[in-house]
Amino acid sequence: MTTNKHVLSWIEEMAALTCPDKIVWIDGSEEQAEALRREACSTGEMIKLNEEKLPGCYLHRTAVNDVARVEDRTFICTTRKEDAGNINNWMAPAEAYEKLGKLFKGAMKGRTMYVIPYSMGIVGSSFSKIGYELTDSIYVVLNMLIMTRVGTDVIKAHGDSPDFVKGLHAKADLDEKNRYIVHFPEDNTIWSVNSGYGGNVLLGKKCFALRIASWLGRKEGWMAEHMLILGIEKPDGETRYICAAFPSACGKTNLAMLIPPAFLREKGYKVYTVGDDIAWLRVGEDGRLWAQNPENGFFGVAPGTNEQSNPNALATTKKDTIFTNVVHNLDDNTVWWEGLDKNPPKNAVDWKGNPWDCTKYNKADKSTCGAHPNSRFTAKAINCPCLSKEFNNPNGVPIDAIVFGGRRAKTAPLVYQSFDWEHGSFVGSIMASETTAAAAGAVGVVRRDPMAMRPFVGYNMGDYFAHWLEMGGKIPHPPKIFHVNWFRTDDDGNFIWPGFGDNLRVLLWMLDRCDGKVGAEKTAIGYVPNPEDIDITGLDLDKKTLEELLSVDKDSWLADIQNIREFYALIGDTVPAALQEQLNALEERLSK
Ligand code: OXD
Ligand code: MN
Repeated sequence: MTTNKHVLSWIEEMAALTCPDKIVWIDGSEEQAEALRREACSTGEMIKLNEEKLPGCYLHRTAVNDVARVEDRTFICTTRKEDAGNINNWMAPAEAYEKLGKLFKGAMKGRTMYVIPYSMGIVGSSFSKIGYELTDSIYVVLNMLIMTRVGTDVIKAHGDSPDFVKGLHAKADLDEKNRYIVHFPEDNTIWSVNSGYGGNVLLGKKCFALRIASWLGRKEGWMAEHMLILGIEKPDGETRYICAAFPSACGKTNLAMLIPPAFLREKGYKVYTVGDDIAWLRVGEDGRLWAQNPENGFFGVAPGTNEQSNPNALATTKKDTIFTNVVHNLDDNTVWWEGLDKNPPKNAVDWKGNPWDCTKYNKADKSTCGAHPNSRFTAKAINCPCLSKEFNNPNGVPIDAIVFGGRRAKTAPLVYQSFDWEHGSFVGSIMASETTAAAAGAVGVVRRDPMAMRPFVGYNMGDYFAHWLEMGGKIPHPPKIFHVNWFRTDDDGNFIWPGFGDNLRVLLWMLDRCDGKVGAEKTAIGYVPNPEDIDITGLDLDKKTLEELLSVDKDSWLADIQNIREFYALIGDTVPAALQEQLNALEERLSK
């Protein structure tokens, strides 16, 4: 398939280590993909679903001990520990190669090694980067075929270059005590062993497009961020683009695919999806920041996805989709998950492969769920009804606004705008959110998650902050930076803001701010909307509640300051002085 000697000698070395029975190159053809699907169904690795109702769709179950990203087993291996920083787990590269080398030794005996040549980003675009993943899992191959651009075109575009990301994955025996997701940014290398869960094994996604790419971005003067990209078409036909960073499973896919409320639809507003998870951002010749989605599909959280919350995502999953860890409806050979509709199947198998009795389902007890809370769909971007026509534009799209957000029951108001890029970088650096099921560990605990990148920065978090500040100096016309919180609750714990499509009302306020069309109140934390500037037409929300949503509770902010100081201290002395000064200034403003 290739004559690239750098690729060939690396594959030879990895094959000598893992000892596969055979090596198969993935060419990106439909014939080969279909043969692999058939093989996976014949071994039980996948189940073919109802061809009439869900054409081209399959169900897969991971091992029960292997259902989410494992941050405690994820490592950044740099020569100097300080280059990985205190937030990442670190191992010396030699130690990691030796330790994992033992786990990979002979791991593919009796198995096939698949070679997946893939491009993150449009093949051949100057935005894009090439990787090769070696894996012994057909499930990984079929997911990578959806999530990335794979095959002979990539090999051609790569040519003889020594520049590519080398990914090695083996399921081995799925032993969680020996599960490792390890990155060697100095060598452009990723090794993943003993897992079959997407976030740990689809190496183009979190491992390459965020951890390795963030390292490369710092070196080369661009940014790799955990951000969705959406376009808002206004009634006059102009489309404006926004990037937004929220922690995992906090609604990025829903926001990226939102459907405007009826009164805005009638006025002519439309929303288009460019990406739902990752953005690569570069400074364009026009001095603006341009974004491209390096992925080619969506690896979305299934539970909660329904006709109301995200009809576009649901429509996207109706064909050519791989469902992982959802309920199997045996009556019509389709799938189901909590929150899909109110008709759970009667004759069903749960995500663990056991018969599932929907009458025993109790919302408060996750162990009664039929689908795992982090169950997923892997779906093709081209099947998304609201995909942007710029999705395949090799130049990306110009960004007007960057939005940070998290799940906070109380502290953060519905929306505020930072004073400038430096303050906006500070706002990103102090982001916090209540944890979700996307990563292993307790759910619902507040943790600081700067720029939603805590699990994904491939180097020292303080240096990452410095990179944000440096980039500010390189963007003559930077986007405005905002912070949102869709998850504010009342004293009974109910969400106050309706969310979903109605979030467009807040995005439109942002665009008005970008255009200097509306004023705002300057508060200690940033610019907060004048309530009359958020259009609440048709909402069951009075002005007083809106004021409550926009209020800044100084005491809870002051209580947060100490927590932020501790977090900065944890990162250490790489936190830029400018951000420490921003924190002091915030405290001073709040104390006035
Ligand atoms: C994801 C995640 O899968 O952030 O996108 O965990
Ligand atoms: Mn994500």
